[in-house]
This record gives sequence, structure tokens and C-alpha cells, in this order.
Amino acid sequence: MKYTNPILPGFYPDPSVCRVGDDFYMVTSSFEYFPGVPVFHSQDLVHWQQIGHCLTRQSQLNLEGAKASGGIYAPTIRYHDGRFYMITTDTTGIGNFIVHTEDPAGEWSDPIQVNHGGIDPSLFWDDDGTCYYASNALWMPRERGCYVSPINIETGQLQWPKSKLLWSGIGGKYPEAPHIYKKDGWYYLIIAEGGTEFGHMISVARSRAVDGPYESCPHNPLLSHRSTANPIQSTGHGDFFEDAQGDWWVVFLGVRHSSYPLVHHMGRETYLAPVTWTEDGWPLINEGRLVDINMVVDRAGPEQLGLLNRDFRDDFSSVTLDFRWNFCRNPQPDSWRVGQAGGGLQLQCLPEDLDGIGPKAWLGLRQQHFYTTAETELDFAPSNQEEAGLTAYMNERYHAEISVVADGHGGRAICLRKRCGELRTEQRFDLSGKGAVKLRIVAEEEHLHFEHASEGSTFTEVGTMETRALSTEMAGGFTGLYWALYATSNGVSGKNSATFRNFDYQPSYHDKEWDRYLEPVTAAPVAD
Ligand code: 6LW
Repeated sequence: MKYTNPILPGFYPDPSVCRVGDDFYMVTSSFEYFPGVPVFHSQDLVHWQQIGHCLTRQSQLNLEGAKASGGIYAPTIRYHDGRFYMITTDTTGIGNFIVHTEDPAGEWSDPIQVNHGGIDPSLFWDDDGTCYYASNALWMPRERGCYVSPINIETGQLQWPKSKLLWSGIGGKYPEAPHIYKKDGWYYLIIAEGGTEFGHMISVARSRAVDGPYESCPHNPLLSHRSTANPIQSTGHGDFFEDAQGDWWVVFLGVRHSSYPLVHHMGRETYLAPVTWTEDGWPLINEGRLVDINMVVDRAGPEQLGLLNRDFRDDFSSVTLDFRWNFCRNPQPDSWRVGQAGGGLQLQCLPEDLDGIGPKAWLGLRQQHFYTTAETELDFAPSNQEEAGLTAYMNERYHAEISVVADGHGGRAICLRKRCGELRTEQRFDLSGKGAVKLRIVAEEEHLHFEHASEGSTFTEVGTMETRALSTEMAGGFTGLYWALYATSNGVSGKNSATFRNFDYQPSYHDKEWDRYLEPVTAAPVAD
């Protein structure tokens, strides 16, 4: 089997996988974006297709007032007795909760709250059918580490008066992300520690009883790329699973950097590596080696080296949105429309601007490739302070956009704005005519180029932005860069809508990011 990491490029952190027969299901964190917790399906672990989201209704996920990187943290997905369960934390709302379904591509239940603090909840069913809840307890006035208690899965009620501390790890900060598995009479507890930055790692302990005592593995940490020159950094927060052939795997998060000193702007991404077991029953990730961009694993499976090119074009003619689209917090229901005759996404100019956390007219998808373009064609006749355009958006304080605005003399102008913390610049450029305007962001590893074109003319670049200035290291938080279509009336009440006729996302085929790591001529998919 050959495949290229990350298996989910772009902002898809904290992955968790379960298997049902030959089908694998994966979920990742979603923070302040809506719908929450994307669900993916695969049969070969390399090609993943999004089949929906767990949290599609405001009654399941109310993100009103959620700060950037608030909302939904690390989810766990498990399957038991005909039902899928997803447990996660709404950090700005109801805390830890479970939803369930029999169809992971369909609707999930309303939340069942779990009265336990901390983040990174997980579920484990023992052979006698008892279900256990595990999570960390960072936010509780208790010893840092990972805790367990039996749980009534129907009610969310923990069955012990107090959850029990299982393990605090090997000394890294933030012992978190516990998952429990049972194999050959051992209970294995894997956790993440060291923090989600460069010190991140996965460590393991085991016990003959689910509630301990747990002994630390002699070759911990199981995985860490810290202080190495590997292009994948910050590896941690993993989940193990077994395939139908009895082989074990781990999915985990990591980041790819764009420049030195290391910064990253596409968020924490999802990686895959094989897990094997030593003779004395301890797991090894990738035989104890670092995990590579291009993986050759001695197991049956796809021979798929090279970037899975994810060209994506949407004319918004469908009445439902493609799963990759997200709103920033819950959308205001009447502020957006798709599926109209002739297509197009209509966004109403809402008063909230890109700097605010109120309801925005904003629809975005993740930047997943270093070298790629995002392009849209916009019909818009702004008045007063109305504005509509295309933004490269990390959060309210870190974003850069090209937009169409009113010029104050009955005409229109192009506006290029860069917001980087307390620094903010805005430039205006002439725009003639009243027709549709094309807006484009061309992304290279270290720069974004902002361009526009009137009907019938070629693109003109009006400025660039360093990707470093929008990186997580600058902007903070746990998310990654989105490219979003938006409309706003900038604080006053607006009357107009903007119509985006289409959106086009095109990673460059011979993507330079991959050329660095690929064996010769493997940028194209390897033929069977
Ligand atoms: C989280 C924690 C982590 O829940 O980051 O990297 C936090 N790991 O486990 C948010 O993703």
C-alpha cells in the first residue's frame, strides 16, 4: 500500500475513526464553524469522502457568541450494537455531550449532556457491555490527567460519584485526548501530551483492569516529531483502530509549515500511519519511525502516491450546499440563498463585518493546498458602506480580502483590506463598468495574491499578503485558513444582496509542495 499524507489536508484536527465491516468513518473538530463535526467515509483509508456532519441543527449546536476557536473541540466516533455515537465538547455551550444515529450520513440525535468537565471525551465498550467515558480534566480543580467512569449511554449519567484518574502521561503538559482499547487481555490507554504545538506527542500505558493501575510503555512517546526536520510537525492527538484484516492503524493530527522559523496557516491536518505490536505487547507507530508525507506500507491497499487533487467548482444551482461549505457560527436563515434558477449564491449585506462575532453573511471552505487558486464571479451593486467579496480568513482579527464597494460617486471600486491584529490597511482601486466582477486569490506557499477582472478583461493583481501574517502562530487558536464569500453593510443596515455566480477552487496539479517529497514522476496518480 502506498499513500500520501495528510489524508485530510487543511484544517481537520483531532481525528477519530471507527469501523463497521469494511467501512471506516472519521470525524474531526469544527470549533466555531457550522455545521459542526464533519463525517467522512472510506473503504481503503486513503480516499475519504465527506458524507455529512453530526451537528446540523442549532438545537444541537448554538454558536452564538462563541469566540474564535471556541465551540466544538475534539470528537470521538464509536459504533456499538447498531448505533454510531459521537461524543465531543461544546466549549462555549453545553460542555461534553453525546449524539447518536443509525445512519452516519443522516441526521444525528439531539445532544445528551454528560456532567463531567474537561475536554476530549471518548467512549469505550468493554466485553461485558459496560460503556466507559474517558476525558481529561483540565478545567476541573483536580489533578491533570485522564479520567474514567462507567456511563449510562442513554442518559449520559456517569455511574461513579467521581471519575477516577487513570494516568497523567510521561510529563508533557496537557495530558489529554484519552482513548481506551482492549487487546489480548490488556487495556491500552493512549493520550496526547506536550500541547498541540511543537512538543506534541502520543504516549501509551496499559493495565489488566480498565480502571488501572496503568504502567507507562518503556518506549514512550509512541509518536513525536519534535526537534526533527520532518516536514510534518506537531504530531499528536491520535486514535487507533483495527481493520477487517486485523491490522491496526492510527489517525492523528500534524501540521505542515510554510516558512522558517516555522509557521503554519492551513491548520492542523489529519495523518495516517500503521500500528504494529511488539512481542511483549506494546504498540509501535510506523515501526517506531517518524511518519512521512509519502508512505509505503507492507499491507494490501491502494497504490496512491501523490496529492489527491481536489478541484472543486460550485455554481450553487443545487438547493443543498456541498458538505465542504461552512458558515462562521450559525447562519441567519434568511441571509443566504442557493438553488435559484440560473444558480448563484445570494448573500444579504448584514451589518456584521468580518471583524465581528455576530451573525455574518459568510460562506467558506478550507484552504487545503499550499499552491491553489480560489475564484468567484460577483454581481453586486453596492450603496453606502456595502461590500461583498472573497476573504482569506483565519479569524475575526486575522484576515485579508478583495471586495467590491461603492466609490461614493455613484460608481464602484475594488477594495483590498488586510487585517492583522491591531494593524489594518485598506486600499481602493478603480473599477469601471457595472457588470460582473471576477475576484481571485492565488495562493503560493508564502504569499497570497489578490486579483480582479471585469467582464472580458484579464486579471489584474492589486496586492499580496504574506501567509505568515495569517498563520496560527500569529493569529492564535486551533483553526486554519478559510476562503470565504461574504457580504456586509459594515455596521449600518444594508438593503442589497450580492450574487456570487460561482466558486472555483483549483489546486495546481504539479503542486510544488508535493514535488519536494515525491519520488520521481509520482505527482500523477499511479496507474493500477
Ligand atoms: C484539543 C486537544 C488538542 O481538544 O487541541 O491537539 C484541542 N489537541 O486535544 C483543540 O483541538
